[in-house]
Amino acid sequence: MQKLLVTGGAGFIGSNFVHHVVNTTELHITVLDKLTYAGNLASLNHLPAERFNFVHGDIGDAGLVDRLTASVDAVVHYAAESHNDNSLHDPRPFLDTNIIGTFTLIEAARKHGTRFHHISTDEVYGDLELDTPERFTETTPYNPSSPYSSTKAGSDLLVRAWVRSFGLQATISNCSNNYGPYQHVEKFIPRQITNVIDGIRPKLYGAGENVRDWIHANDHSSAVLRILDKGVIGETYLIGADGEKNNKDVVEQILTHMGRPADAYDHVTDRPGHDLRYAIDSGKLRRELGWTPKFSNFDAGIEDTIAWYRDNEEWWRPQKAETEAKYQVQGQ
Ligand code: NAD
Ligand code: TDX
Repeated sequence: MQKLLVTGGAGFIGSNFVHHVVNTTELHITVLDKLTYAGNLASLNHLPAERFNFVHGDIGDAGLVDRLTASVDAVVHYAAESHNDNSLHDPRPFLDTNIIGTFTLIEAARKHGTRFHHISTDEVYGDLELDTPERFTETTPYNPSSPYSSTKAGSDLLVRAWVRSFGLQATISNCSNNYGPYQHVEKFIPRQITNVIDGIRPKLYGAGENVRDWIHANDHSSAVLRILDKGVIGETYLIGADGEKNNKDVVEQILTHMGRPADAYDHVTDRPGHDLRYAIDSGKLRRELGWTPKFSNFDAGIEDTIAWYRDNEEWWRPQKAETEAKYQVQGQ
């Protein structure tokens, strides 16, 4: 394998993967990204020109996708509309990109016999009760709650059907909540860090008891590369780092690290249909492909992430006011 096409490579996790691949392999990467509000070319700075090129375009553009897919050995598909709150207010782009965009890519991969890796989320499994030992596994039934997660579930099912019916050379991974540098300020952790920097009190949806299973984006990238290298065609792998925390604890941790009283936050309107708890059992990936997370100290990861947002205000500042204005309209 020599050449990769990475869709959504200007987004949070896709750009992390691009840097990881450039730093740890000899592979050449072409990024295809539409540069929606969530894409940022500055996340791809300092990449060597001989290892990387950028194509501005839509994964739903069949002609473009066909040409690009024909010229690579594998496609790693990150591009998506990714924010649950947006999907509740304007679902249409989620269907266009997550469903039709994925369909367009797998049709091209099938035509050219190209290896395909589909990036997905643990949200396709719905949610779990609080305070139970239960975790999602590769055999948990699909039960998505939001427009976002239902379109991700739909895209996973398309990939599975293309494997079975057409012999698509594909693997799928479903990962838990990522955090780290370069995450859009609409998402929970960067929103609260940048709020505190701006002197705004963090905003917790509802009681703040909802649990997310946090993984550093660097660990997500190493897991995806391992699956691309050693994963068995047709298989699904869950990616997680045993990082369960409730939202209230995370906000308190951020406030404490930033020198504010731990209770200096506000409760705001809850998200409709808000999933209660996510938790991943990543045993299959660890046992069968020998992967282990290396950034599982959440407290150290949060400290580094806070430092990054303090040091890189020029990266996030252009999005901040517009993002908060949108939340304000929603009472959040
Ligand atoms: P993001 O919103 O930060 O980035 C998405 C990227 O896709 C952006 O660069 C955007 O410009 C691009 N894009 C959107 N529509 C496009 C289109 N039609 N054509 C081409 N490019 C398009 O998202 P993220 O958080 O980096 O998530 C990346 C992937 O990982 C998604 O598939 C998401 O479902 C999945 N995922 C995310 C998380 C998480 O915690 N963020 C967890 C598990 C899985
Ligand atoms: O201001 C906030 N206050 C708050 O309490 C925001 C933005 C969020 N929340 C809560 C909602 C969730 O319980 O924090 C938790 C995390 O919220 P998000 O960052 O919006 O993430 P989530 O909805 O869990 O989905 C994320 O993880 C799975 C990604 O956005 C998805 O793309 C991924 O599939």
